[in-house]
Amino acid sequence: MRRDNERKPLVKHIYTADPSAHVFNGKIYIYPSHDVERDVPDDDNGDQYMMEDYHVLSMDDLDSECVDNGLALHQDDVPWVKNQMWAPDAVIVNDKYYLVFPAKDKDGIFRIGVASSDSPTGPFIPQDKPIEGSYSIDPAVLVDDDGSIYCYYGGLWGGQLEMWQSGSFNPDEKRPSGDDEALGPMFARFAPTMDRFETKPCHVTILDENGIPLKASDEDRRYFEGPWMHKYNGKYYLSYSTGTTHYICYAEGDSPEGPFTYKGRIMEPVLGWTTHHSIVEINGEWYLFYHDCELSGGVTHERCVKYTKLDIDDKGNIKTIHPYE
Ligand code: FUB
Repeated sequence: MRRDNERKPLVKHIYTADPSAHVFNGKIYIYPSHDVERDVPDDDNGDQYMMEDYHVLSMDDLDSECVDNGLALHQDDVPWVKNQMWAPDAVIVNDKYYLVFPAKDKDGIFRIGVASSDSPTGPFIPQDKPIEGSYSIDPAVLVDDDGSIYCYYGGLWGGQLEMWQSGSFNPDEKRPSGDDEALGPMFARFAPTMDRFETKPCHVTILDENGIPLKASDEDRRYFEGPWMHKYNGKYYLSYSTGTTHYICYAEGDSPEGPFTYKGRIMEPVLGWTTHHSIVEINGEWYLFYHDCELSGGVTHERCVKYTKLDIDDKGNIKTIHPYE
């Protein structure tokens, strides 16, 4: 039986996307992108996604009203940001809440920034500079059982990940193609102060069933953007969007640093081009927070966040969701 608000827009007064959901002190908090209405054509660079700020959503439980807690952080308050505040995540470390977000710096290069607050809903005070050595988009943070704070990030095309293959930013860098090894997401560990990475960023490897890294041409399975990491029965589950083929897939590993082995599809395509999710345990059950473009009738950059329950079998396999069935 589905809940009344399952697979329905959680809020309708603003457009929201890329939901990173967490349970903090028994309450559900959702950290989404705040989409803006803009009459511009879509392009592969993502110029239609001109988000300027963040609002944090919250729910007392899965059946209650989803509340918009107002402005949590605006680009005008972040000294290094030019524009495009894309998909954020949040984490609690030593009783402080940190919003971890990507945005373009004054040179038009995506970096990852951090802002802090005593409240999960903000307002968040940004650090003066982006995290040194960070680049690209879609940060997702996992605090492992030993306290290590992992940040996974990276997105192809407009997310600029392929432009860093040489180690420095090159907008003309060739994209991996054909039999080239696909680019994984990146990972690095945050220092507990959340103001720097304490490890050098590395690529995550995703292997096929034969232990061979996925190829760039394998667009049904290779990583594109939107990483999420959760732990289930001692295993690490890396889930992500395949971008061009619009699936949410997952891969499993024994270490937060990989390698991960491709396991399957979590969700079939939603209405819209992008698909982006998070996975969270709520009262012993697992839920997928995701978005589609139902609220705007299909406008790619006017999205709405939703949730649905995950069905996981006793071997830990996640059953594929058909979002409109
Ligand atoms: O919301 C802007 C971008 O669209 C995100 O960073 C991607 O994951 C995609 O959802």
